Amino acid sequence: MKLKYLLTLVTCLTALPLAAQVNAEVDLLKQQLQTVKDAFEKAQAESRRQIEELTKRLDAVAQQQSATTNEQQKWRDWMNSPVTPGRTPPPGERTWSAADPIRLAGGGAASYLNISFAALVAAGGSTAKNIEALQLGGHDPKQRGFTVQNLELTLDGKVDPYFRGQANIILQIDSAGETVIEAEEAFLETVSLPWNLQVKAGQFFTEFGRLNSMHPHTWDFVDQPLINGRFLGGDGLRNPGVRLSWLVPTPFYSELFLAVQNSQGETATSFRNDHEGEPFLGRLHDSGSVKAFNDMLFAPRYVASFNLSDAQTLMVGASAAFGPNGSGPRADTQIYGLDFFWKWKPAHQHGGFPFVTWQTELMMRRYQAGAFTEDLDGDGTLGATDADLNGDGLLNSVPREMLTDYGVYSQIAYGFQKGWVAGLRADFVTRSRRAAYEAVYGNDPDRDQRWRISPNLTWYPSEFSKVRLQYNYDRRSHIGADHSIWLQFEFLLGAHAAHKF
Ligand SMILES: [Ca+2]
Ligand SMILES: [Ca+2]
Repeated sequence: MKLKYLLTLVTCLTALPLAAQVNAEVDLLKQQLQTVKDAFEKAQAESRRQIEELTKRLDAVAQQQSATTNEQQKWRDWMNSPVTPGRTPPPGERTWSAADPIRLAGGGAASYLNISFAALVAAGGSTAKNIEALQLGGHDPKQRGFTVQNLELTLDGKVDPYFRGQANIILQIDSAGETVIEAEEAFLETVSLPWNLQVKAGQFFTEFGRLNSMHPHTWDFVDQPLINGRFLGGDGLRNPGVRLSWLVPTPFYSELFLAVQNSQGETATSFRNDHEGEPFLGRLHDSGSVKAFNDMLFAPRYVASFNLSDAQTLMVGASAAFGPNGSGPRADTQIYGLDFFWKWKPAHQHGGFPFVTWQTELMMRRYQAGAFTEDLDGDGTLGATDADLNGDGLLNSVPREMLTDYGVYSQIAYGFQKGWVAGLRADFVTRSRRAAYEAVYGNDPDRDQRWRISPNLTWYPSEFSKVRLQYNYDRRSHIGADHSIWLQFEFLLGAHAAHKF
């Protein structure tokens, strides 16, 4: 019995420290478990936070992407719409309430035709003796009294699900009172090519810079800039051909163009133009013929647009035109251009006003002129079959030479209240240096330095008419200063022709 008690006592005595040890271990394990649990929960919370953040960012990017795609498509639609009349407003612009276009019977729901007519008439005068030599544009006012600048019939519409078409038929009344008709543009454009591609084919204005492809009734001034007249011609650079464009898949609007067109005629003035037998840059020209594919006119262009803020848009472009000219064999012309267009259009504007636009274009022409001799028949004496360009009774000749000319214009239009726009334009054009032919024939007004300042004020009684008063201060080297004042009136028929602000 005693032994039993003793054993129990010993057992109890040894068990006491053992129980204490177990309790301590349990506490430790509990503590460790809690630590791991805390760490796990913390990590879980962090992961959840990261997942939420990533989801949010993904949503934002997806939204931005779809907005960009929409924006790009809108810009493309706008760029592909007829330049004028009847151009849809650029993305984000207010639309005038225009009537529906004419549906063509039998053309199916997909086809329609818009008809519009624009008349542009000017009156005024100038201190210049020869106003035709002063005003370089084919549609500029160019005589004292009245000038019918441009009567333009525009037909445009959707041909079928694959093409849209446009034709601009121009009537003009020249200084002799004769009516002149011009097939200014007539082209098809694809509307459903894949890979962001588009083809234009027919007779069309080359997409060189901004103003060249715009029709006169949409201009901010009564006459065209001097660089356009000197380098691209009085009637603009346009000819039959084909143009491919590619809308580059960038987050902003960005498009590449390449046109291949005929290089001859008065609508390609710096190229294969015979200048109607008149001397040009000290030479008689021959429009020649196309011997190879590279005798065509090639015109690449790149244009991009950015929204600088909710109220400001910037568009920049770079253009070039390459082709042979009519001054002789291996005689080519290169024209390069840069253009900038900035528009401010505040959110509070009403009916398109107020606004400010600022447009600038720079151009440079490199004209490889061939050698020329007045001894056309090559018999060494001046006879009836020769050309005495300077009338000095002697045979003159000029060497092959590179003629480099350049210039710029910059214009601001401020729509300060509904229907009223104030404009200011500065023009400058010059040659890089005096040419060898100028030493023989004297200074050439087609290359001489010249600048011009043109303030104007335009009143738009509605989107279908305008009255514009413009003053030009002209300064031509070797001629002097001239003052001109022109009043221009315009009316538009057809809802599609309406001005957009
Ligand atoms: Ca001769
Ligand atoms: Ca001579």
